[in-house]
Amino acid sequence: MATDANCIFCKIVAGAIPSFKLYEDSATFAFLDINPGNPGHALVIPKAHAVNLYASDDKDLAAVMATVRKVATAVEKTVTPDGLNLLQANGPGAAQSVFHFHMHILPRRLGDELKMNWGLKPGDKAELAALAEKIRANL
Ligand code: DGP
Repeated sequence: MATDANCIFCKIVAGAIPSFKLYEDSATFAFLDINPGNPGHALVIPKAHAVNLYASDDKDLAAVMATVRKVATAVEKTVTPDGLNLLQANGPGAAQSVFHFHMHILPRRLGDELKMNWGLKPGDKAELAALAEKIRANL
């Protein structure tokens, strides 16, 4: 499987750095975004390293979307948002900051005024841990 020793998401998949893991299977890994735009903001990645959509394998993309549906359903059940966006960035002009393909699962609230560039404000670790446990229970 393709991996990049300098990639932070490859390190998360390998367990070399911690994450608030929600789900994994043979091809995909899901965890909470450490800089959440809203509570329940999650990321789904292929385990195999690919820098963006263009470099991704069709089978991995299909597996990622199946995991996105599974995790988004649990996030929706857990935080009962008013809506939920799926987002994915390719290249710095699209505000991609981690160069390992990932889908954002982003719960939304009416009037939250969240913009596409929601900034990188670190989430509270205890809140992230508690929320990850609740979402896992809803998977
Ligand atoms: P993007 O801008 O689309 O490339 O989003 C990358 C996201 O990854 C961003 O919202 C912050 C998140 N992120 C960056 N580093 C880490 C990390 O070490 N752990 C976790 N859980 N999320 C991270």
